[in-house]
Amino acid sequence: VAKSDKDHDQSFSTQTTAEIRNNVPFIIGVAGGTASGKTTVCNVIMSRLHDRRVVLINQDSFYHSLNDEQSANPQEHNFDHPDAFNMELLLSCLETLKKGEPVNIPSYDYKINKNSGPGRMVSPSDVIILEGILVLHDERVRDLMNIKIFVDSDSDVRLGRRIKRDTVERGRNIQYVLDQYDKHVKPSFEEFILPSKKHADIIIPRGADNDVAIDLIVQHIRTKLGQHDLCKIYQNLFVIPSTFQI
Ligand code: UZR
Ligand code: MG
Repeated sequence: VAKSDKDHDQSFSTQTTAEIRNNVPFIIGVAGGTASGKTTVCNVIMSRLHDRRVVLINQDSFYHSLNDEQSANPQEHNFDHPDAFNMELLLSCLETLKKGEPVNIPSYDYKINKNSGPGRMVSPSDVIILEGILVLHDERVRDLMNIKIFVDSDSDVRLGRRIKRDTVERGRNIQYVLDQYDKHVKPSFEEFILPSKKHADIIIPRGADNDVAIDLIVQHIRTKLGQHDLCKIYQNLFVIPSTFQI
């Protein structure tokens, strides 16, 4: 006799609907200092996993909007401090994706230092890459990751890239960039970002220039994804016979 849906739900309260739907995403965290090459590393990993659905989520999307008083003096605001981010929202978005449900990722506008627009809907893809300076800082976020990566580039290289990026792409002057680096970026790197390196499973020296490390990481992710797929298949096998009662 087939059990009703209600009985079925009760007898499998420990198994989430997502697991039954075979829909649990594999989450990769990529942290590192500013301009260390995180985005480039993520793009290479994404292109190498081309046979999978891969979605990139940036921690920057979760910046708190500045209020009017803060907006008047954005150079006083520390965007490199963990409190600059809405970590509760980031955590709940990841938890929702892990449950196999779609979620709205907010969008952030660097020009006005505020949330802007409706955001974007992200579905629980096979692979989710979460990138950002402080994605390895919060233990609850770390616990949701299947692989934790830290991109480790020299500080002088990072500062050089940062100056170039902020002046060319973000229209800032060099003095502003250097002042912000001295006042906030460097101290927060030393206090919060660098210590989070110890939580990484893999550290990539020289960032995206390190082809060997990226090769090994992609191979490792493929192996882990294979195991992840097997787990999902076993979960499904476990569900099928249990939906019937003799
Ligand atoms: P990546 N950032 C801004 O410059 N403006 C903002 O509105 C929000 C963030 C910077 C932030 C941090 N620091 O160092 C950097 N400041 O973006 C992180 N100051 O981005 O990892 O791509 O370097
Ligand atoms: Mg980047």
